[in-house]
Amino acid sequence: MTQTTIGVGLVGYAFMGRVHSQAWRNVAAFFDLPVTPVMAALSGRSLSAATDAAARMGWAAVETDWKELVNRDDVQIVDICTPGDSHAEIAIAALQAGKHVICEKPLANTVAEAEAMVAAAAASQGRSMVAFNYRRVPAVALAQRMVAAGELGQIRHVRAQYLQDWIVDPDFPLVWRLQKDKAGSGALGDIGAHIIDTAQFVTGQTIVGVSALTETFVKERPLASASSGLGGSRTSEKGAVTVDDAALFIGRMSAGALASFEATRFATGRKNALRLEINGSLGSLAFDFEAMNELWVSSGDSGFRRVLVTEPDHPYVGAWWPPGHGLGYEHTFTHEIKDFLEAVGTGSDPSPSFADGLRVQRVLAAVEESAASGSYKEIA
Ligand code: SOE
Repeated sequence: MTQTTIGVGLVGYAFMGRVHSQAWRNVAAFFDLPVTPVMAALSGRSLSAATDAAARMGWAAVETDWKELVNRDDVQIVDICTPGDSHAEIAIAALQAGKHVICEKPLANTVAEAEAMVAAAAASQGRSMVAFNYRRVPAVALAQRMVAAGELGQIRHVRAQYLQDWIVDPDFPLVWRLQKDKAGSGALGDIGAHIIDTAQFVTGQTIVGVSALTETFVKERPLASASSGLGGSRTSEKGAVTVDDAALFIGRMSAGALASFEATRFATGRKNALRLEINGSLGSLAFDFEAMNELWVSSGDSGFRRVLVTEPDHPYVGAWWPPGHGLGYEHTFTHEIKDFLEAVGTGSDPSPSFADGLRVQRVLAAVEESAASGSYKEIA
């Protein structure tokens, strides 16, 4: 039974804001927590749209200026679900106000911003976390557990892909995710960041150097008149796409594994295929988010067999449904919020930290530099 409450303020209420909201709303109903979240306030620039979103999603109050939200006495946690161009400013202000911060990925749009966020986190009483939700897929957490226990032996290969197809149509509008000043980069930062984090998390190794190619297949698109989630409506005017549509890179991992990564929004027919295969000296693992309740395991002398990751002793699963009933995308966010609240409530540092987010940011920057120069880029 939880006794204390903690106020939460959400900045941004589009796709990520909605999925975080359902996590804040449900987490205490399914997990025993040291603190119970109270959905104190949401901020958004349009009063009417923010009021409507708050009413639908269960937020008690509305602010039209995130600075007001950050300074509210009833807000102790600030949840940042805005495009990357505002992450650093909001997170640093919240940390300076002594608030705990959970920030959507990628941590920032540049390495310099991410470094400033890490410095602000180190100087603050507040705890901070970057929201790489795929770590909290039960099958991915199980994979990490198996690698850490040595079940795969020495890791030789990491094969990671994040495949989507939502901008294959050249008339799909120029939404913020396709603008460098808002998003930092394209498929690279948006979904490549996830596979970088997931690969590093599961293997326990960091990426120490990369050789990369990036491409923007559709260089001009109709301007967006409105956008929401991954959709949008277009005008008759066109503008330049300023980010990559796809990024491919190979890399070396810190304990000697060779890795390959592919992040693209042009994989026609693939909707949200975050895939990871790891080959070790004793066995292999394979995962595909489009079948997120399954992990494929090979013990070396056999081919792959399917493990249905829905047993109560699998990570996070015991809080939910009976075996075989399965979880979805939204549960990964509930798990992330649960882990964040446990850390905040017990006075420990949540993971992945802003420093982990900075590490991913350095890999993203190295990929861009390698693609531009055509040479292998080491990561300090
Ligand atoms: C769009 O590519 C997107 O919504 C990402 O921004 C999310 O991080 C990912 O979980 C799903 O796809």
